Amino acid sequence: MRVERARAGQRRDVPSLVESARSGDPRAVARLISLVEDASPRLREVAAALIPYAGQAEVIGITGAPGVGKSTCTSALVTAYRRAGRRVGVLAVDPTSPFSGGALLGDRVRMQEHATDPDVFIRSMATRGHLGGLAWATPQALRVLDAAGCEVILVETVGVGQSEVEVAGLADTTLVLLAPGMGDAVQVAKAGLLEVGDVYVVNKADRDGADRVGRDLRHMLALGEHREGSWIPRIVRTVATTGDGIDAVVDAVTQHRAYLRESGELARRRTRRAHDEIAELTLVDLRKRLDLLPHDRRLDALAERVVAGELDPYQAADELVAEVLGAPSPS
Ligand SMILES: Nc1nc2c(ncn2[C@@H]2O[C@H](COP(=O)(O)OP(=O)(O)OP(=O)(O)O)[C@@H](O)[C@H]2O)c(=O)[nH]1
Ligand SMILES: [Mg+2]
Repeated sequence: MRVERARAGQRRDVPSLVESARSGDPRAVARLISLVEDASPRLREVAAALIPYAGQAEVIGITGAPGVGKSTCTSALVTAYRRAGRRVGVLAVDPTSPFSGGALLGDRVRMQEHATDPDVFIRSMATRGHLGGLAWATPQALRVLDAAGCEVILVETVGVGQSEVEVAGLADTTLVLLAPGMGDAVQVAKAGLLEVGDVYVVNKADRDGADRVGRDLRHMLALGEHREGSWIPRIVRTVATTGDGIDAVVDAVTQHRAYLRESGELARRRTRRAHDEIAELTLVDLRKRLDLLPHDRRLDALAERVVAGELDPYQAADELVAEVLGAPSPS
């Protein structure tokens, strides 16, 4: 019975799934995000159905070294936003693993208290197996939550590396978490996160060394250049496990939001995001087309001509590009 219902769910057409998601049906939301995550052939249809409803949510990125307390902090923020009566989405993105679960299991445990709240949508997503990685999948998943009426969406990245900076690019406001002993100011600087944080959260303020982490951070931020009228990153101390300082994080995010609106930066960030998204999709499409070419011997023929000295590799690449651009889209 359950299997049959699940199959029926799979067969539901995209517009009806989007309709259900918009009325707050968590299974429709989950199904749509799965279509995104699996790079379903119906992804284009999903994207087209979602776009009229997107662009409402406040997107808050949460990043930082493993174990600094991102999930605990996210959960505490969910509590705070729920108290304010807002519908909340949480997207935990794991760019280092091709599988959901695993590292994300701990996150689910920390999110447990929100599991039965119908106004909280929690999804985890693995992006590594994706062509083009994180860049194109996450914005679509965000649009699903946005269309489902989430007013605030918290995006946590698990893992380290360039992906943290990528996620910062997806959010309206980026929180960078630090904690004594792990993810201190020097590590944050090395990870390139001193440029992307709008609010810096010194978590585990109950531990020794939190003062020093905060001091080092303030010092390093002061070394950066500051343009007249631009946002000055806030630093907030928290103990995510007790919720201490979380209201101050919410205040800082609200102030940043106001700055984004008043300065016109919100519109600029969103346009830049759409710009990056289009560029990324274009690259994915071109890569797909190039992947087809070794099989039609065209590339081999060009390689032979280069080896024979008839063409230089730039001319060969030009020929290939001209051919790829002239071919119909493979997807
Ligand atoms: N003492 C103390 N412990 C904390 C605090 N916040 C989180 N923790 C603990 O730190 C550990 C890691 O917390 P998580 O929230 O899972 O950290 P995370 O950054 O999401 O970890 P990953 O997702 O694995 O990168 C857990 O055992 C938390 O209970 C805090 O403010 N003080
Ligand atoms: Mg986590």
